[in-house]
Amino acid sequence: MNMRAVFVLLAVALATILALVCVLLTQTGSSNKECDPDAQPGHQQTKVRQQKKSSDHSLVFSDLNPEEYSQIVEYLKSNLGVELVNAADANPSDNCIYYIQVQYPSKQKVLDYLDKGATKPKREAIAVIFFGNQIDPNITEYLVGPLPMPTYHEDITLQKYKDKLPYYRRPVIGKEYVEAYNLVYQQEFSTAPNFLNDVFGYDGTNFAALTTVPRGFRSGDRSTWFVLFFNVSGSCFSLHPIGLEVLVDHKSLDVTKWKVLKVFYNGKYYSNMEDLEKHYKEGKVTVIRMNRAGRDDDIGSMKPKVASMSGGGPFQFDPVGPRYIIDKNHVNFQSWAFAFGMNVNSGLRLFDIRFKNERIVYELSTQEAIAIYGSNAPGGMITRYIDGSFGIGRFSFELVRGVDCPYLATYIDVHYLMESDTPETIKNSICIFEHNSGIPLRRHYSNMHSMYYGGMTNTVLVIRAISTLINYDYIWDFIFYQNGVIETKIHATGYISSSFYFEDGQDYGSRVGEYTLGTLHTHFINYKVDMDVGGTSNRIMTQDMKFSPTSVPWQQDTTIQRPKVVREVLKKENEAAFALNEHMPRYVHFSSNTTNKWGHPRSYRIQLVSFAGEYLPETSPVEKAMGWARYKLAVTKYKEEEQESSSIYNQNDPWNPSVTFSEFIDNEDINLQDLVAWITVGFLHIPHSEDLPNTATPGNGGGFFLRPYNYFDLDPSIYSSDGVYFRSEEDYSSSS
Ligand SMILES: *[C@@H]1O[C@H](CO)[C@@H](O)[C@H](O)[C@H]1NC(C)=O
Ligand SMILES: *[C@@H]1O[C@H](CO)[C@@H](O)[C@H](O)[C@H]1NC(C)=O
Ligand SMILES: *[C@@H]1O[C@H](CO)[C@@H](O)[C@H](O)[C@H]1NC(C)=O
Ligand SMILES: [Cu+2]
Repeated sequence: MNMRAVFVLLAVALATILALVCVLLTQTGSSNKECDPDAQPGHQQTKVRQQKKSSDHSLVFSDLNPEEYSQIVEYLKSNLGVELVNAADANPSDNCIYYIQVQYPSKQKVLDYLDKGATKPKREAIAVIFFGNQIDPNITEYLVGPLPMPTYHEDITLQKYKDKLPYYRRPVIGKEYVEAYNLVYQQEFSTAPNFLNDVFGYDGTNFAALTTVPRGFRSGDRSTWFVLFFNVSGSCFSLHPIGLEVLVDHKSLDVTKWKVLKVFYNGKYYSNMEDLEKHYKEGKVTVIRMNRAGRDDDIGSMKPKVASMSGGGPFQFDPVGPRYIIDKNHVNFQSWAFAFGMNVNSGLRLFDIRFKNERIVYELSTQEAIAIYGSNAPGGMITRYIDGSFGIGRFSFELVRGVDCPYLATYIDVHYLMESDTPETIKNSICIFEHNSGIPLRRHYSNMHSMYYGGMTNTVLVIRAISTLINYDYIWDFIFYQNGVIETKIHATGYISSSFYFEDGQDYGSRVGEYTLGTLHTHFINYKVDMDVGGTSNRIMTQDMKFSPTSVPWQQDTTIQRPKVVREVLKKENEAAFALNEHMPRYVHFSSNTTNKWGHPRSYRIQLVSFAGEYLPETSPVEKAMGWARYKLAVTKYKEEEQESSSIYNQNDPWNPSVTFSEFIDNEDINLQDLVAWITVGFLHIPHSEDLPNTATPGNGGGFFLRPYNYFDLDPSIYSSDGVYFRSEEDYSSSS
């Protein structure tokens, strides 16, 4: 072991001990200066007191804790007046709890509490119940409160969705998949023993199935194409399609009435497995005999193909411990403060983001992610995944220290209750860390007139979660820069989905394995950005520039092309809804009605980084269900009833969406109103051989920046102690 390694290990050990001491001391409730980065020399105690106050306030945004979940389940069981079966065991004809989640008070109530000293609003939850055991089954959403000891529940379904929620819109729960797989594997496959055995060596366990969506072509349909793969061990099945796909109708609430409607094998369609077996026996089926890949010839194996070397690459450590404070769901970093939570459906969300205690963003949250596929095989060609209905938050699994986030990051557990009667904890599923991005935030080296250097290391704070949606993974980042910039980033990684490679497969992607077609798809992500710049009264201002020929004043017979600033205020929702391919001014600002020192409106600029391209023709009958993707940016007036751009019920009834985003845009006045920006970023993914074993993050992503623009009178990073400045007469060989 070399000296550097020893030193690093010592540093890590020391940091760990310090962290443990801090945890122990804070848990016994004593206030402790050593653990408090603001207690470091150079930080002011007054700031700490002020922040402590707001950190309690952040609890208004906190997720439910395990005790609260349990209390609500108890309450529902004794007060709904019906039998509730644990969703893990529930049949479609049972009643069960789908999920429970915190329900925030109205924004006005929260602002009165945060800003005007009003009393803390009641804490409430939303409980989503599948009522399968009644004449007219439905989905009902209840508001349950007050926590921690609920005494009331109120059916808010009609108020929230303006209509009832038909039972067929419910997401498919684990138990329903199990029943569908039983039908396929046990009943249906038993009718084609020769085909399955000869062609695939089927033994009852070597297959895996991937669900596709939507499940039909009209409201009420619930028939799913299940794509079959070899069930490989130690890597993802999604790269090993076998060419067999089965369409199962699982609409009936009586499981025994479910049936197979169609079977696809190697480019041909059959009425069922028995039909396929019959054709096979008659020698009429072109078969591709296949074996399950072993560990060594698995194209999807992520096991490094070389031995690991000792040491590894560089990694960061915190010489004085973390310079951020996390107090429950409240985070402080330099001038930043915010609250965070995890929405079980839509993922990570931040609230009350402040810089120097002034709120800039009320809510910054992931809303939805979709993937639209193309293929020459049925499952692949029909697929339009709407991930929120599967659970972007719920599938945010444990993060691996040192790979998913830096070694010294702080890892936070998330509690949720879904498809169960008891809450579950996902350990370490959010990470927060300070990060030196390795590029100066700003710098200047002067060797003319006056010799000096000024610069600043770019240390940012990152909060991250990563969700794994069956085969692929999304990395969700929110990044805080010391110059007042917030960056939101999405990266895609994990395994691609695939179709069986046959005939004109290459029209739908790239062949990436003997029988594997990496199918083309789009990744589109929608975010909600509820900015409050200098208060809730904001307007949308745009800036761009325009060239105009101008005769040169001192030489009138000559013209130059002179660019000029073009400014505009967008006064109506329709003017501020920019379709994907529409020209959008390069600068779009959320601007307050106050001005900075130089008389310009204080504003934050929204800057997109996206490669979205075409989404889906509006003639598609499922288009409205994902209609937010029509717009790269749409600004709407804040409304309590327009909280989310999507709905978990849109996936299984995309023909009659429960939330239709385009209806949010109804040309209301957006001049000096409380405004919300809905941002869509995305990219087209035509897989290629290097997507194996996994899609890599570089280039596979998008995001946006929220940047102060005439908001401060001067770049606020000049007040950061991370800045460096020296002159020639000083010793410039060191920056300390
Ligand atoms: C849905 O079912 C619940 C439970 O039986 C019932 O209270 C509610 O009124 C129903 N909703 C509608 C819109 O029929
Ligand atoms: C896949 O294989 C594993 C181990 O061989 C087994 O435990 C699992 O049940 C199999 N899955 C299916 C769907 O057959
Ligand atoms: C700015 O907005 C605030 C809050 O809505 C309002 O009270 C004030 O009159 C506005 N000022 C101007 C100059 O429009
Ligand atoms: Cu992809």
